[in-house]
Amino acid sequence: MHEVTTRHFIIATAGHVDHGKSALVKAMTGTDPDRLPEEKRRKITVDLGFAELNLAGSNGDKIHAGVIDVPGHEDFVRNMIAGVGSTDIALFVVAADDGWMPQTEEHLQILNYLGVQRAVVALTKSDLGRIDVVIEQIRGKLQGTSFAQSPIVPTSVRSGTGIQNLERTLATELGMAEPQRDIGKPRLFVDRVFTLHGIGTIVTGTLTGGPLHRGQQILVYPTNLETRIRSIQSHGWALEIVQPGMRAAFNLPDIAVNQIKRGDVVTVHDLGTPSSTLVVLIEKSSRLDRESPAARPLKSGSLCYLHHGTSRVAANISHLERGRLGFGEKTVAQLKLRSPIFAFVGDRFVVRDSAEQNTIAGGVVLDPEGHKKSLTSSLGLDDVDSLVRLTISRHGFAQRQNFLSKSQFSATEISEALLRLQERGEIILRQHVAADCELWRKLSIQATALIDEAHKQKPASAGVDLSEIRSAMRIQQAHIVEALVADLCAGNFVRKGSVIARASHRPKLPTHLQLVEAGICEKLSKEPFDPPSRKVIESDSHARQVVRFLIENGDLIEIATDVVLLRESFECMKSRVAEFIFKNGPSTVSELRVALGSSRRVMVPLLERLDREGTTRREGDRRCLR
Ligand SMILES: Nc1nc2c(ncn2[C@@H]2O[C@H](COP(=O)(O)OP(=O)(O)OP(=O)(O)O)[C@@H](O)[C@H]2O)c(=O)[nH]1
Ligand SMILES: [Mg+2]
Repeated sequence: MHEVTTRHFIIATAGHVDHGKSALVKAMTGTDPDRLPEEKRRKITVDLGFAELNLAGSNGDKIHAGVIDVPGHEDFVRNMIAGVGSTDIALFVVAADDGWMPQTEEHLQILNYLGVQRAVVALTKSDLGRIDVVIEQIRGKLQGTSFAQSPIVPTSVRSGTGIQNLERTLATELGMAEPQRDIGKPRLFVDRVFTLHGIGTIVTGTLTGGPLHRGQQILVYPTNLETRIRSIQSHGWALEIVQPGMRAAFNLPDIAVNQIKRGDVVTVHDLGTPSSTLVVLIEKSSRLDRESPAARPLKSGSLCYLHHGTSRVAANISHLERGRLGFGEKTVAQLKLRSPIFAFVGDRFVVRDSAEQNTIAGGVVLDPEGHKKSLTSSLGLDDVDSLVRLTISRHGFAQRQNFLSKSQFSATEISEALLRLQERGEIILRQHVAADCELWRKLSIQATALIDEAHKQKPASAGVDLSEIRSAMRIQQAHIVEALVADLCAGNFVRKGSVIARASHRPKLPTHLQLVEAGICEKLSKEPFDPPSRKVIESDSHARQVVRFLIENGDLIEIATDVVLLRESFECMKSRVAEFIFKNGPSTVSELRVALGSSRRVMVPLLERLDREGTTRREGDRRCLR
């Protein structure tokens, strides 16, 4: 038996002013979306209106749609774009008496730029015009767009004709649509903010990317305010949890109404931060009338407005290929924004001119951090493998944690793609690093050469410090060097502290110091348990150099600033101490000093060191074994 489920979608209206969008929404839902006094007075829609529509899918599934009604007037295109940012299906309205009009065209281009794939065309005011003529006109205009095959339904709110048919058609179309994906990356693009007396600040918007629940800790970008969702409603119903593709109203009592505004994003931690530079693929529609100001080429340095989600920010376009973008063309470009936005790879946007008269371009975000390196590539954004491959090859490496967090793929999809690419030998994964195979191989060779060269140039030195490798190879991130070194150490290299060397490397003093070395060892071995002080041994700078070398290599053990022992002497004293205590029980410093034929000067620091190492333990003035 088929289990009945409810699927959530967003329907947004679009179309020229006065073409009957709001009247249609009211006829279908019973809700008048025009709520502002100004809208009532002027009899036009000024800002977004909202309603709820329940439909029955053909298989019995419930379809629940949030309806966003947008203004058609050319002065309010800015609000229209904010309304259609997360649309599953457009309710595209053309009035039978007017036919295709300027904002019909502009709205179509906006929907195309935003990648809206589905539409139902409502041929409104069918009581007033020639249906067949207008249908033909609409079909002609939709040719070559994603709406070319969209159903066209004649309607009239006057006579009630076609309203049920329109609802059935919407249900059929949504029955074929995939609900928005849950990728565990919730973003609510805020479209309304107000206060309710005694309740506090309410923000509303459309949720995408993942669910949010009551009580959840959230972040507001770009302001970076952190707060908790006290309660959630969707179309007036109180909810515990709200799913992607739903309208939501959050009560955020700890945030003042003037601290949050349309365009802000409500999200969660660990998804990255907003940025004010983007690398994008930008396109100018080929539909633009070549005579219209909107068709003028976009130039490097042009000022414009970028519309993303519900936000609108001033932006400066740069790095355009050939310096300009003509209509019907697309190119990779960099956008510098007046204020940061929280965009993901693959997010769509619309561009309007600086006077906000015309919609002039649109596109998709390639790199939300805006790295110049990304200017060379136009990604295969729909496929997680190619996105991962390109991102890694562009930078050479990537940190695995939070890799591509600002993308439209889930963390699991991304880590599975990393493993697939590793299996295919395209990338390597080491510790916290993902790296391009070829680059990693080059780096290993380079690091090996550096170490070998150092062994040759400085045979007395234990090896190369990691910081030297990092600066010689100009690698900014320490964790990459760490991963590289770990990789080398799995082979023929060893790491001691921050120094790496060939496993076979034995540090050797230059010939002129080898005699000095012999002299020092002789002095130290004469009375091995009570050798001369370091001051005596380090008679000159050469001797000092040799002592340092012997300590570094572990041939000498420095038990106090002034006391060094040959390694054999140290090991021998250690076992003799252990043996003595084992035989005689807890012993004092002087008992041990006498037993070993040493001095207080040596014995005190030696025992302290053995305490630290865990061989002995001090109890009062006696030492026992651990
Ligand atoms: N004859 C007739 N008039 C209609 C029909 N639908 C809407 N109207 C009228 O058209 C006018 C505009 O309707 P709205 O629904 O406000 O148009 P709109 O597209 O929402 O307008 P904006 O939101 O301002 O772009 C109103 O006076 C409606 O009564 C219809 O089916 N037949
Ligand atoms: Mg309206």
